[in-house]
Amino acid sequence: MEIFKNISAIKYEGADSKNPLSFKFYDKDKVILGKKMSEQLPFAMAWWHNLCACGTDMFGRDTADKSFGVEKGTMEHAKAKVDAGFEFMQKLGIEYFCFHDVDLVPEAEDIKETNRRLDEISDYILVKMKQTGIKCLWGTANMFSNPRYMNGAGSTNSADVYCFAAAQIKKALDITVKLGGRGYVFWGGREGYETLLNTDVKFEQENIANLMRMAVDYGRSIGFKGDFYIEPKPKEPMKHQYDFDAATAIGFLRYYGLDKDFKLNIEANHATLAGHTFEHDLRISAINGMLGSIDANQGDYLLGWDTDEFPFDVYTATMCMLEVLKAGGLTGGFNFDAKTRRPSNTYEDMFEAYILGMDTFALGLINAAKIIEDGRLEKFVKERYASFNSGIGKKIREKKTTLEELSALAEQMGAPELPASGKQEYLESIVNQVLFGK
Ligand code: XUL
Ligand code: CO
Repeated sequence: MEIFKNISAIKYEGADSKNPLSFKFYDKDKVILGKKMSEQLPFAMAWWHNLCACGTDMFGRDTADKSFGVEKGTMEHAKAKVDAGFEFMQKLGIEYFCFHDVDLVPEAEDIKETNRRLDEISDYILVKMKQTGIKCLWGTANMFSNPRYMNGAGSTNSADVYCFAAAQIKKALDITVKLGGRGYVFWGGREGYETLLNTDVKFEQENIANLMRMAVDYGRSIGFKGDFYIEPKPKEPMKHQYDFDAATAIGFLRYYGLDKDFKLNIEANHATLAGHTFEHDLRISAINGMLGSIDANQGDYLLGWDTDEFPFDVYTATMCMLEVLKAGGLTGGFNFDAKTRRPSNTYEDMFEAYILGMDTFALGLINAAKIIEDGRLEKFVKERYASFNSGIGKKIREKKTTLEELSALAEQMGAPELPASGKQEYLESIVNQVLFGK
């Protein structure tokens, strides 16, 4: 049964189109830097925001109806969400989806029953995947909503709750493998603390690392070949979250010997909550060989929380795509971990939101490719470090000098000349010229 009846397949109509239900910039077969846009931008639908969230916030109830004509909290509704999701992805030409276990089915009192429901729904999803060619980008377990996780999952003080988290991860991995997912995500929703007065940080971090190690061992034992991801976030819901940002997560993974199996899933709005730009966390991940996947959204600098807005900021998308292209692409994809604003509560809004996000990233890709082809930024950065190409600079790079030698040289010099200008304003004007010039 068709759910989005008045909405047909969304087509590329070009920048002059006034049709709200059309792509203005995302032209899936257009080749950019040798690859089709659809290959450069493996987009994914987030099951939770798109099919489950109905606009509830701290102050008010649902504004959107996502019952899809069926009573909520039932397996019929779970199936209706699958139908809606696949119709939605097909109409937009989205090739991947991401899910939490409890996005797929209503959680039962007894985990055995929840797992049975997951088996049933994943059978149903598999049929749809075969029919449509749509694939799974990544799966995860929601270990933050249920009250049992109030003190965290891997970081909980309760060994019984820890068991439960392990059981959920095991099943979510089973389902991810069954659906051929490219990755498996750990977002440490409540892996952190509110006060040191009641918290043993080292103990909690060791337990989290052990849980991840057991997940890797189990995943590999059932044939999971993809990447595990940590999705860093500095705060919210906890005051202090252990996976604060990319650098912190990388340090943690290396310390506990998990860096061979894990990469990072970088979310724009999480990076900005950590006081970084999105592109900063992408760069830190990339230079450490850990840029895996992206949660594509944006925050609001006037609000201090994770607003999960659809990406609209073309400059940021451009900087993001510059990092992704320089890193040689993603092994994961671009998951729209984003929700429509609460008053944008119609089916049409769901489509328009994804059109906005996909067009924004298409523009980001087009612009980033232009910046690379222009070449001036890259050349500038290279030349900026030219003093390390010869003389003492070269010796420093080759690790063939000592503090004594450098100190003697400094004394001979008197005072070094000021380094060359950073030319930030000029470089920013190049970006504008490339973006808006003919
Ligand atoms: C929450 C968030 C999650 C993860 C998956 O801020 O980003 O939805 O992406 O658990
Ligand atoms: Co996310």
